[in-house]
Amino acid sequence: MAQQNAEFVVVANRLPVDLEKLPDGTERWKRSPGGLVTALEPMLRSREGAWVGWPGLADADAEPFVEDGLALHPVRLSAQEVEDYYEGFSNGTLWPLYHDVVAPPAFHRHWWQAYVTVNKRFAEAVAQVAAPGATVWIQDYQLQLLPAELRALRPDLRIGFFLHIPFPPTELFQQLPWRKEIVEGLLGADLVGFHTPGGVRNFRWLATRFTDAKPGARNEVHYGERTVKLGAFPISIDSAHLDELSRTAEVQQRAKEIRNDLGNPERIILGVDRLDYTKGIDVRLRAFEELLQEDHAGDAVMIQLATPSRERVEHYQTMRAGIEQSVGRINGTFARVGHPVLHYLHQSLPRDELAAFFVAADVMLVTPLRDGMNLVAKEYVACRGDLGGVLVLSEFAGAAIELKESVLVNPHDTDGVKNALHRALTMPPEESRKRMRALRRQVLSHDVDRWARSFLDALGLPS
Ligand code: GDG
Repeated sequence: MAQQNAEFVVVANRLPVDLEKLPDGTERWKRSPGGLVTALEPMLRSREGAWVGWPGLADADAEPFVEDGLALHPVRLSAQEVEDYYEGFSNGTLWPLYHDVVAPPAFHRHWWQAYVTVNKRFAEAVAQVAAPGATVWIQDYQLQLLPAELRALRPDLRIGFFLHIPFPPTELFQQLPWRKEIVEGLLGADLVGFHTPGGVRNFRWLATRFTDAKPGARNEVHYGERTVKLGAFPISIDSAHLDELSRTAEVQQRAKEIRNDLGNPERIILGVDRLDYTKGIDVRLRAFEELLQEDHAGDAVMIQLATPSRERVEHYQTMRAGIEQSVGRINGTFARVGHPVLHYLHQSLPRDELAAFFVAADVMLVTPLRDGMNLVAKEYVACRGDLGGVLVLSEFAGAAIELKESVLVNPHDTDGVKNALHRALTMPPEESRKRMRALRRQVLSHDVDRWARSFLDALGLPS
């Protein structure tokens, strides 16, 4: 049994390392670096930190281990639980419901049961790892029951919860058959964090509607003997590091090569997303296609990088087929031999390669129908130390609140997106530089460290 000795515990569906099965049947750990790990690592290492999460492989019995001073505690999921708790309830129910039902959420009782079982298992794992009075920071929608489950086992802990996706409008949330249980689960935390003030308002209203919670001060509710704090904490990126990476000779050179490989077009338009139906990839393809039809795209070439994602979930398969059909149609109509107008990569690229694409792109199209924050928009800005490039950004991304100097669009309005794309393609450099300068001021001064620090300050974890 693990010892209760970690003073600071991060809990997420996934560990910051992946367990991989090799063709010869042996297993090995592979680091999966993300913004969250980078931001939290120093804090985790400096205070006997631990990370609890699933290693990404079903039916794997992995023992806890220490890597570089960070204790990693794998939680086991069976193949059936991966199907019901992860692909099912998390990605087939909560994900579409919390993203404005842009795809219909499915409500299945056996998915819910698996969600309850797995959340309880995570609670037991954390209870064994956390030192008396420790601080626990729970991440995201897969673990919304964990705050209350954990509090029941370990009332001594200080518990924070952060939701990385939008918290939906109250009318939509009320469709969920287990709405009361989810709200009660979250109220087990001392602090519940969202990206935007809208999320705070929606949750606060629901808490007082479906539980005995009473409204307190603006960002608080009283629940039983306790006060639960609520807050908006817009997440960010490691801005300085990306800024630096994008200025290296290698990345600058690679950006030139990309432009060259494309046949030196006047304008490069870029989209970078996980291949997800919330990201509005279809929206931007439609806008680009119409501009081409109207002969208003000039000599522009578009690149869409789509990282493979959730490939076993049905909606994702249908959406991928639709996008790939559009790509074929657009090139079929507008390409010349050796000169596609649209380049589509269904691949995951290394970080420095991605930075080179950001540096090369004259127009960055970020058009989600709904997005908690959208880090890609901030990454593009961080890579434009030359003040080049124009960001076109959906009003429905959390990032739109901070990135006001982008060209904001309503992704449901095809004419609006098309006009914004045309405007971005033809924007005078004085205007685009002025906008980029303001955007960079915001992104460079609000990085992921500041985000983590402000959440942990509000939770009361001393620096
Ligand atoms: C969720 C919320 C919220 C993409 N392709 C490649 C690659 N990426 C990286 C991007 C970016 C990350 O993946 C995607 O982050 P987003 O924020 O854009 O979107 P989600 O994955 O949906 O994230 C979102 C976020 O959580 C944090 O709270 O902002 O709203 O949905 O960092 O650069 N990275 C590499 N190769 C790729 O091909 N290396």
